Amino acid sequence: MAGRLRIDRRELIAGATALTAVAAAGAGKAQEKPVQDKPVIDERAVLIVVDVQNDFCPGGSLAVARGDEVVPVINAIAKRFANVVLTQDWHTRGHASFASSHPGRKPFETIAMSYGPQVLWPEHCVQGTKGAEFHSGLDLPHAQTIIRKGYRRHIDSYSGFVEADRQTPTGLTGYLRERGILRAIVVGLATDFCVNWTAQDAAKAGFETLVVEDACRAIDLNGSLAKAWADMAELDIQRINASDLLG
Ligand code: VGL
Ligand code: ZN
Repeated sequence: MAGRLRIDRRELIAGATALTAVAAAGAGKAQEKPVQDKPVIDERAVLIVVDVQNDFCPGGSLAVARGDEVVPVINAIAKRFANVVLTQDWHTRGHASFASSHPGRKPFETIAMSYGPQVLWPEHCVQGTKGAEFHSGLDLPHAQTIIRKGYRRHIDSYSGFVEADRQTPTGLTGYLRERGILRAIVVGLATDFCVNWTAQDAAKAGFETLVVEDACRAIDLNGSLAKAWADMAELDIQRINASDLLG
């Protein structure tokens, strides 16, 4: 415990020094982006691989354009991580997020649900189906946990942390905290929905949060991608590339 505390202090000091340097460099040129240190990937970091499932890849029922291209990138990044967890969209048949559950409604329309606006989707990631399985090219034998989400018929869950009612926890926050995780690196599908919500909730839970842009692909519905990046920036979520982790 004493050793861990010492590491904490060192990290704090390193962080404070970096902040001072950024403040000094930024004086008088507020527009300039601070040069960021290479993200620290150690035993306190977790890679969260979001929804890399057949239905979100080409040929799937809610295919994200070029969704399968994230697979080799994620495989390479994951080799650097001691801690890897996956999320898996895992809906009931007749799930409330499916357009087919709402007579007269079509996929990609938005309706009001008790917990707020809900985009209606084609049926996807139904429990036990091929579409709900992870992409067969994912090579993450060291992944430790799979968090399934969206398994309550009347509540969707884009986030791996908290369901769409914004109240029901999945348990991921407690799992990561209990394991001493401080930093979450988020990758997968789709950038503007499940990656975005998962990253935002990670940041809100107090984890230092980064999203690896080229290890994600987006749906981009009515400006959702630009809004997602803006909202993530607001929460100080860092937007990085795979080369920042691999180089
Ligand atoms: C997702 C829409 C519906 C996602 C999941 O993984 O981004 N998007 N369910
Ligand atoms: Zn879903």
